[in-house]
Amino acid sequence: MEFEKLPTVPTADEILDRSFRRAAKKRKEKLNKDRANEEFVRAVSHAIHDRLVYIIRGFPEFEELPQFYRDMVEILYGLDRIKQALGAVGWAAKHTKMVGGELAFQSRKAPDPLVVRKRAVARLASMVHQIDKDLLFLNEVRNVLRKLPHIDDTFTVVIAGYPNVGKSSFIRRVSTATPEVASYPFTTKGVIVGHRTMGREKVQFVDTPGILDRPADERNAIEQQALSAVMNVADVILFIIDPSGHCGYPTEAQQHLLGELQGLVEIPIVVVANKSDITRIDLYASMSTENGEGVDEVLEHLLSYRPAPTKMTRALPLQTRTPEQNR
Ligand SMILES: Nc1nc2c(ncn2[C@@H]2O[C@H](COP(=O)(O)OP(=O)(O)O)[C@@H](O)[C@H]2O)c(=O)[nH]1
Ligand SMILES: [Mg+2]
Repeated sequence: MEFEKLPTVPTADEILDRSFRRAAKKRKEKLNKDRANEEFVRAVSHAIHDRLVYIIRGFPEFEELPQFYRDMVEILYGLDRIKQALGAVGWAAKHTKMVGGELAFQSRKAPDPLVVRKRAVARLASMVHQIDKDLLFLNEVRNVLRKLPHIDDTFTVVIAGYPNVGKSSFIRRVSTATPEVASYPFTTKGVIVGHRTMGREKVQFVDTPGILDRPADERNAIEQQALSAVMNVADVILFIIDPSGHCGYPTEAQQHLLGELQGLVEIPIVVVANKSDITRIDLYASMSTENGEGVDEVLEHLLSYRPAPTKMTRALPLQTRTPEQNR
């Protein structure tokens, strides 16, 4: 996702400092003293404008993002608020350029161009300061967006279960590339997202620490909403139970969470008991993400929920069969 490259959003002061420096540098190159002030004002306003436009361009078109991002952004900040902040930056960009042009022109004609220049610079600065809060807000958004796990709209297995049952271990074991470690903004626990490619097909595995690892009454409002964002991307859920007690939670508590989840979602839930190298229970299929036992079978079961491939043959002319062949 392009979020990783989303540049820091500078503060108003940083933008101004930079723009003045850029303009001052330009001024040194110019030998035409009569126009020095005019050129300076113009250069400052252009530098500010360019910087503000660069900030706006750094943000993606939210409508085009995968569902998961749109949901998360909506939950965490509200899309409207972000658009409003970007709109304010756009306003400042337009006006610094426009007003900058006028002021530059005035400072050419003024009897005392230095006074006009100082006034012009003050006005440009005040325009940028008007969007101070928007810039700070956008930078906060940026810092969170960059760390969000990359979750596409492809076939997705969401892994649920109490902490330490082996969710991350499962993802590591079935992923064909090194899983990505990211974070949800409301938990300090690392989120693991893994992918598995099979020819041209891709399957995505999504970890859920802080979302689907505790009973509902322990979830706060944001976690609750994040749960729906995760559910929006899930095609099937793998619920891992650790019957060994090794994870620190009794099996009954884990089954209780499972029951809750079953009442909550309509997507299929595949239940598997992990750590078969320590303990087994007959109730569920078992695997060990430690030694790999049973993992392939679980994976195969999960993949059976993939939508049937669209039949290309439909687009081709129907094969004509001879009566001979039909017999
Ligand atoms: N004995 C055993 N330990 C396991 C197995 N799977 C995971 N573990 C251990 O259980 C702990 C938690 O695993 P982790 O994958 O981080 O669990 P998560 O919190 O659900 O993501 C780690 O110390 C793992 O080494 C398993 O199949 N057998
Ligand atoms: Mg984990």
